[in-house]
Amino acid sequence: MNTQVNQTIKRTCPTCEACCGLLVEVDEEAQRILSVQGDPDDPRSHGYVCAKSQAFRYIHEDPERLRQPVRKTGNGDWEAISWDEAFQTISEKLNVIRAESGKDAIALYVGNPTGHIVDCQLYLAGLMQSLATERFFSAGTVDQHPQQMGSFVLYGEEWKFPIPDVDRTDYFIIMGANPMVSQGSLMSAPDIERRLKAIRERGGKVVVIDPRYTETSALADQHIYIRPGTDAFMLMAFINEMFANNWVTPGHLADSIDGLAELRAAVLNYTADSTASITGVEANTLRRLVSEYCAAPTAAAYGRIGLCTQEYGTLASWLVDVISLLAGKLDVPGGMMFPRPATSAPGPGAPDNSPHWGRWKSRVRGFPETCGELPANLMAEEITAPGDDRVRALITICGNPVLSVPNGKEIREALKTLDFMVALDIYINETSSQADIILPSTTQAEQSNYDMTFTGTSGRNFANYSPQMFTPPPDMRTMGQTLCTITAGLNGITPEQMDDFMFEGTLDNVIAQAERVGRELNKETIKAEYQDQSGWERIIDIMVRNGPYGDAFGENPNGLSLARLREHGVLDLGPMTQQLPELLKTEGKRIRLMHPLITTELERIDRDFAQRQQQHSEHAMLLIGRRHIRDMNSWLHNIKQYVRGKDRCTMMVHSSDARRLGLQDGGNARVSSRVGEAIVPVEVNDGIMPGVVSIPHGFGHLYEDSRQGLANELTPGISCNDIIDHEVLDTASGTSVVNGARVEVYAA
Ligand SMILES: Nc1nc2c(c(=O)[nH]1)N[C@H]1C(S)=C(S)[C@@H](COP(=O)(O)OP(=O)(O)OC[C@H]3O[C@@H](n4cnc5c(=O)[nH]c(N)nc54)[C@H](O)[C@@H]3O)O[C@H]1N2
Ligand SMILES: Nc1nc2c(c(=O)[nH]1)N[C@H]1C(S)=C(S)[C@@H](COP(=O)(O)OP(=O)(O)OC[C@H]3O[C@@H](n4cnc5c(=O)[nH]c(N)nc54)[C@H](O)[C@@H]3O)O[C@H]1N2
Ligand code: SF4
Ligand SMILES: [Mo]
Repeated sequence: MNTQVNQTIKRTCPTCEACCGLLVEVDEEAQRILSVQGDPDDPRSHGYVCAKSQAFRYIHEDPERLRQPVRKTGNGDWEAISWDEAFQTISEKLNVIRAESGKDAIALYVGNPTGHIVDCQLYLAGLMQSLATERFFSAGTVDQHPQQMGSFVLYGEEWKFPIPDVDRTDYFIIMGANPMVSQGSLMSAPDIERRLKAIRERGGKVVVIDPRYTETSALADQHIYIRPGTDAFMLMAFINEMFANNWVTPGHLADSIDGLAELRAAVLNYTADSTASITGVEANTLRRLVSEYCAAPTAAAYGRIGLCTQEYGTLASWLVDVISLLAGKLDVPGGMMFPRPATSAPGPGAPDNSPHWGRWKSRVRGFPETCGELPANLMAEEITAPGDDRVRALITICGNPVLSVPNGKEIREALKTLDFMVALDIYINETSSQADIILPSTTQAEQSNYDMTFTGTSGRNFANYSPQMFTPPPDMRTMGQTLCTITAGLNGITPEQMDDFMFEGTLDNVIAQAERVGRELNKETIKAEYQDQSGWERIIDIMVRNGPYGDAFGENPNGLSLARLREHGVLDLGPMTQQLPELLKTEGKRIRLMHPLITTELERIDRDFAQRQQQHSEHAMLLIGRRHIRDMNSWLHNIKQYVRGKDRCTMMVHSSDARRLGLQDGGNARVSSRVGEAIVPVEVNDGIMPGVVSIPHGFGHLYEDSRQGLANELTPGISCNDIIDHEVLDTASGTSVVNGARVEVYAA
């Protein structure tokens, strides 16, 4: 790397899914970032950035960030150790535990930032394959897992999400998402404010459906209040209205769908009138919504966190997609469409008929795995319940489940009972403090990157490359290098051999994909081309070169490669295009509506519909979450610039409830549930629906063994997950119910 003093480097912001383009001015000699600004030439963000554009710089500079591996000493303190010693200990411990208690005695928890670090993602796949543990947990089951299940059921591919074509839509329904704050999720679209305003400027309409009038509602034409956790009832009625009015017109997918008549029968009892008292959405409001949506030339119906992390997460997420499908608004411009990432296969993949749930079960309550995961909510009991098959060792990777997962307090206690825990994290926080060894990593400034995940969630296809800005200290490692070394240790091979193995595995896959589109690749020739290289870049390069825009290893000389991306930084690859039914991976390329996973959920909601009663206690409230522009889950709270000012960890409540419960704005409330209680400051706000309270997650920096002094001092807050019941799950996906959680609220 040849940066000179005060050089300006183009890179992508690594902090959220929007992936805005940045211009970073660096003093290479002093290894300092001088300024971070939006890149006006970025084809997606055009210079836009939010306050968190500085986050990777502040993290890089944070004196409390770990800069070497540490080991817990007998008295609970930490001592620095060498990487060699750390890896040796990890390898010994894991191998002994595996030999004594079997592969499932080692569990994994993978957190959210993983998605922003490409080498972490790639080499994590190697570790997972080697461990082959059934105890795989991730932040996904507090997040998008219901959408994964829905995508698997409908399209045969769990990571294939329909994304709103915001820039071409005339009618945009946003349910359970607040993109003005989150900056878009499973909808990578920098500067969403401009994009939402543009819909209205071209005569379109934006409708937000949410229990809280949000920052996004403020930009919309219409806000519809909905009682938390009841979206599935409304969406069933939505579909019923469509059938009743003969508005079911699936367009180019009409011949690909099975089970329409059965679906029609399943929604028959759910009408705009019969569901109104449950959802709080008036019958006429719903009827108007359905007719406007169906009549709009193009329309996108989109749901996110508020729709996933609720009682009917899978059903609600599936229903949103089914509405698009039935209306002929799936896979068409202006509707919900599928991106085509540069790393994807050049043609249709092989059908995937393997069952994606129930292949194994959780040990304690027999909860079935879903898409290879067990619910993060059940992590504590999998560790603590006695038995030879209990989890004895845990590896956490960029995750903070003690704050992110319901009943986090219990998880923390469970971690203390492990025989061995290693955390791959840059801080000593609520979770990593329980580890025996913590392995830090290079910061985003010290590593190159390619946004593999978010090129798959962007409303416009793109590919990017972010260069390394500083040479990391000689004894620092990337996440990928660390994971590769741990995996090598489990297999008794060298990290170099493991790296080659990962490359060859991808190459075999690439060759098989190429064969399916009639292209023959020579393994040895390609291997020879990369023989002097190592690490993630050669892996992504062969995927990109083989992918839909690739140079096909020379066959298409103007095509894409990592070398070209290094020159350009980011390249626009055009709008999303129609891909179905060709790219369906379901059996016979059929979209089967009445999938067993769904019929079970339909039976569940029918039972609930027949029996549903209102809550009785006057203190009973439904808890929902919210995000703030300066937070990123739990991990930006040690940055002074982001935590200054008013306390954000408050409980929002409607003034009518506040009066009834004797709560004062600025006073305290006691919020309790079956699993815990907390005292939290009250914020009276009439934007929230009566009967609902909102507390953000990611706070609760109260533990003395954390080393995040600023978070602890300036913004401790409480963890709302300490009062969210981990036993309540979306049954089809094992996802947490952090929205619409039942709590009781009292004045304190
Ligand atoms: N009540 C409630 N709970 C929720 C949610 C909610 O809406 N409400 N949202 C859920 C969602 S959507 C998510 S994604 C999860 C997030 O759940 P997690 O991923 O478990 O939690 P984070 O707070 O994102 O923790 C990220 C961790 O990664 C570390 N880290 C950050 N950058 C790096 C890096 O470059 N290298 C390494 N090695 N470590 C790094 C941080 O120090 C931190 O420990 O929380 C979920 N929990
Ligand atoms: N600033 C910031 N940005 C972030 C994050 C962050 O922590 N801070 N986290 C990132 C992550 S990991 C993710 S996954 C994304 C999430 O991105 P979004 O899904 O946009 O996240 P939220 O802001 O939590 O929006 C959820 C909305 O659902 C509403 N809601 C709650 N319950 C219900 C319900 O039952 N029905 C309906 N219809 N709505 C409901 C809430 O009131 C809230 O407005 O954000 C990402 N971006
Ligand atoms: S919106 Fe997201 S990607 Fe863009 S600057 Fe803010 S944190 Fe970075
Ligand atoms: Mo998330």
